[in-house]
Amino acid sequence: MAAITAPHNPISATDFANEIRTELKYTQGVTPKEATVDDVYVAAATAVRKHLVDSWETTKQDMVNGNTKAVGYLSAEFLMGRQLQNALLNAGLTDQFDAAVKELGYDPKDVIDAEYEPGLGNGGLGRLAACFIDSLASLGVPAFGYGIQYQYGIFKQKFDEDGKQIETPDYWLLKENPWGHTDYNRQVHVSFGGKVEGTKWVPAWSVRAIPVDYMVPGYKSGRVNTLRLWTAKAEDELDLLTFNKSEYTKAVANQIQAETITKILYPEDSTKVGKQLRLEQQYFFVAASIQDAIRTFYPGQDKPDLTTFPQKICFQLNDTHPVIGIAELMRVLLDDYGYDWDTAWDITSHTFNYTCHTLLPEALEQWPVSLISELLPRHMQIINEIDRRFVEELKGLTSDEEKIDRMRIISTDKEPKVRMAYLATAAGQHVNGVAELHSELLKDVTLKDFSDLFPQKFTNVTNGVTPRRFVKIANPRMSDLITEGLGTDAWISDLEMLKGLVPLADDPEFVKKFAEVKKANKRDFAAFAKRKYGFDVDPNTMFNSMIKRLHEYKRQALKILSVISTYANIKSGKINPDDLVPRTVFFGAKAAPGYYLAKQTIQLINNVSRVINNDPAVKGKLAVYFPWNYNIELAENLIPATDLDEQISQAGKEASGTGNMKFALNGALTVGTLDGANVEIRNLVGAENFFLFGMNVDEVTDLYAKGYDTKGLSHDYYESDPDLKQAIDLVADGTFSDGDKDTYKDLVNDWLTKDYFMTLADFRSYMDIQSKIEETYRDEQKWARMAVLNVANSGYFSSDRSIEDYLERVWMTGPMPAHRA
Ligand code: OX2
Repeated sequence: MAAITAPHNPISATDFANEIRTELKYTQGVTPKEATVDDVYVAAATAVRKHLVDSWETTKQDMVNGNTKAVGYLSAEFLMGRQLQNALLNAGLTDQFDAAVKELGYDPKDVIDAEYEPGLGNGGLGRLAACFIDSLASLGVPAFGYGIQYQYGIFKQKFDEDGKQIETPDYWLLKENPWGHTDYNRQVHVSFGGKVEGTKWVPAWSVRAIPVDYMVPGYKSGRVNTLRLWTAKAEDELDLLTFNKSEYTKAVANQIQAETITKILYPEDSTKVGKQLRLEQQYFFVAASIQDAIRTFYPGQDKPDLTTFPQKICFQLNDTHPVIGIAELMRVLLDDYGYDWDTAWDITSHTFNYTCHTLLPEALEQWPVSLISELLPRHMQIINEIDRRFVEELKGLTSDEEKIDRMRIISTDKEPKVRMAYLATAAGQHVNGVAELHSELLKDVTLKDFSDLFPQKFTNVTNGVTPRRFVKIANPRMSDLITEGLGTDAWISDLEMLKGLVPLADDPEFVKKFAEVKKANKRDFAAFAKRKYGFDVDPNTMFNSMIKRLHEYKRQALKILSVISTYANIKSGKINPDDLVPRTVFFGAKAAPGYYLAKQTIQLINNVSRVINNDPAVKGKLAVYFPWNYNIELAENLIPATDLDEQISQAGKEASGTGNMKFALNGALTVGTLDGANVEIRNLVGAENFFLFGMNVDEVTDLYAKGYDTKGLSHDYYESDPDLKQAIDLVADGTFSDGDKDTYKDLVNDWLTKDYFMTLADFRSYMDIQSKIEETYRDEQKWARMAVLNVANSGYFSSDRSIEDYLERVWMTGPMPAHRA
């Protein structure tokens, strides 16, 4: 590892206050008296950014001049969260900022809150990319994040009076964006359409790709990497001739066509959306990034020797979204630089690696050949040739014709499609899943044919999360206690050191303090929830959270049915409310706008919340809150306050999960299935410190084989379990829809006839584990001890460790030598 250098910022608070004043005056042109909190935020951000510039510059120089292979992380999503606190931490300016801002007459919290959270990602995949670039910089690995500067991020979610999800556009650039530097002097061009003459591509139109650069400061590494997000602009913004004929809209048609490419993030998570515009987005950002990498590593060279390209940089394909980059690099090498096929293929196949994030077959992108032919005709020609040669190679490896057919990159159905996951697997050096179980299932099921013939390509890298944002910043009280317990704060960049807390789990004094931290965090969250949503949350109840995208496979339905069942049993007198552990259930979830059953589930949760929270019979015992517009800010506030985390997906469907890691690291206990990274969490924290329930992958497979979803077997579960029946009947009879029996009709019908994700089959097991959870929770000391052990044993889930695994198993590179000033 690179030598850890301390942040080079020994400036005083007064100096920093003066720097903020200087920015107010010279950048924003306001006096401290005129300044609003928004001004102070922009000034502070600009000031802290300047403290990072020197390291940014040396990092770039060392990257280009040194011999350490860089990593280009290609991702259609980077869900960064707010930047100010993270930048301050990594610049070593947190304390100075607090004091300086107070000196200027502001509350530091208000200044931090003035930042608008960018939502340039959907969920786990985008947040993982953000954690990874943080860890790359913190480890001192030369790296670029490459992606798209969407004008509109993930939609803003609201709920209407019926509890339905309403989506509104999220124009995050409404306010000033002090972090991104739009570098018009470094634009490149990206072409589309047209035809191929022989092998010569004659495109029909092109756009300018303009980089917006963000600094990615490492924690105590002295390194600052770059996140480069591309924005699209027209070659000619305005057609003056047309404009002068008063045809104003037509005059800016070019501009509209170009800017549409980076207008908006597709609000899909784990499912494929086959839209031409999405392919345009994908090609746009990878084509720009490849040009950028070549000019960065071969500066000023007209005829660079690109056979050395794989020694300069390797590209990580974050799921299938950037996979068209494989055809693009081939095209660049063949057409722009004149290499022969074999040389071009050798370079390309040593440059790319592919991470798969799913097991749902419908989530693997496939692009119709007709679409690629129209938008990228030369690329289609190249993919055809890759496919032809791949089939030849397969014939040398197996005589199983059916297998070869199954493995073709281009499917042979009536409307042939390019299977992007297959292209990535065929062309990449390595393919990895994102948790042990997921990687095994990839090899055994999803990409089985490939792993049979190319076993050496397959590996696993279990996901991780950055301890800077999700522990140190999000949970300052617990961080201080950990530092006190370990006698050092070195754990922030070496998370396995948390193991040192294991003995403290048997120190009643420490455990008591730990429990007090959680209580204080709960009070904080209650205040936050009141301020932000107007909720009256009781901090003296158990906080039970389920925050993630709304998907059938994640089974929010299971959770809400269990809540309904408890409620019904209290109402009917079957449960004495005084026997219950008072509990507040939190949901946070966005549903893809076109995902009907997910949206019905949202409506149901909101209405269960309305009914329960207004019923005096359960007051103080059970409450349900659904804060809208789940985002990183909410996660950072709720996770440290949570006692019990829900990870209840159907076994074999959640590739990894990363929320589960954030919760365990913040001392929440997990109730979960043997799915994704839950398996590893349970192994590490100990089975006795994890609430396991439900079917495992084999049991799920067996139940499908019996015809669970095709023969309507869920109905048997409904009939044979009175609690389940009662809960579903209440949904059907209008209890949560003002008497209207139609509102949830399709949801109920799905449960009773199909229930593909086996919510009903796992219901009883889920209810049973609740009694154990309650019994454990009643013993405060015991619960807190288990929570300490969760924290102590979860150091493995640092994204620093994930990155070290990638370095060793996939990228074959490492940190740059430490910079010597
Ligand atoms: C998500 C997966 O659903 C989740 O399990 C995983 O933790 C996360 O990626 C990061 O690896 N879109 N989002 C995902 O997969 C896809 C496809």
